[in-house]
Amino acid sequence: MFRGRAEKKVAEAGYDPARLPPGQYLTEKWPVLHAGTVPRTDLATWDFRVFGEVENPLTLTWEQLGELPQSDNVQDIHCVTRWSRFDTRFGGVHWRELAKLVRPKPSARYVVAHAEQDFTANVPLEYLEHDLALLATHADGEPLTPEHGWPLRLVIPGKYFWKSAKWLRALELRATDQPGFWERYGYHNEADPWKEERYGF
Ligand SMILES: Nc1nc2c(c(=O)[nH]1)N[C@H]1C(S)=C(S)[C@@H](COP(=O)(O)O)O[C@H]1N2
Ligand SMILES: [Mo]
Repeated sequence: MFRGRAEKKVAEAGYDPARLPPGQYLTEKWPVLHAGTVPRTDLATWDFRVFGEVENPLTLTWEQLGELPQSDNVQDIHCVTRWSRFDTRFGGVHWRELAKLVRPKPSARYVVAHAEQDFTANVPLEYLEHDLALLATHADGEPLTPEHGWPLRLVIPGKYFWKSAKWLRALELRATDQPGFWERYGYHNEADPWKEERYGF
């Protein structure tokens, strides 16, 4: 009935085992994972930029970001190191609100997320347009903790969680794809956990 012990545990915890991608296990905790250190942030000088293939490049202060329409959603997250966490609620600003302001050019097909300390992650623009994608300021009803990306992190739904850059500072829209930090280390470009796209193209 179950593919293995990990699925059996998911069922015992009261969830549908079909929610667990292959090779993953369920954790009730929320592990912290990143390269480098947790950056210090001063909201008074912090800003967020959208640039590249857009009609109207934009720089927002923390206050201006907070004035945009806010939304929230609930989703399962899957780390390539094999833990999955179900039902994480994220709150923040959806890309569509920023798209109204910057107006992507027809040439815009890919996005590079730029985070503190030169961390980057690349995704096709469609990943960002997904209903469950978010520029998140909150998780589980509270402001993000510094370790989980406060003040702002990207949330890219249904892909391994390394695509969800913490300490996000800019989105660069591009006509061509450009591998990000983990992708240059040999992680898979598409990162679909259901296809186990962990490493390599
Ligand atoms: N800025 C930044 N964001 C990052 C990373 C990183 O190294 N730097 N690592 C990614 C990886 S590999 C994972 S699994 C998730 C972990 O997020 P969490 O610590 O909130 O669980 O953040 C992603 N975002
Ligand atoms: Mo990860």
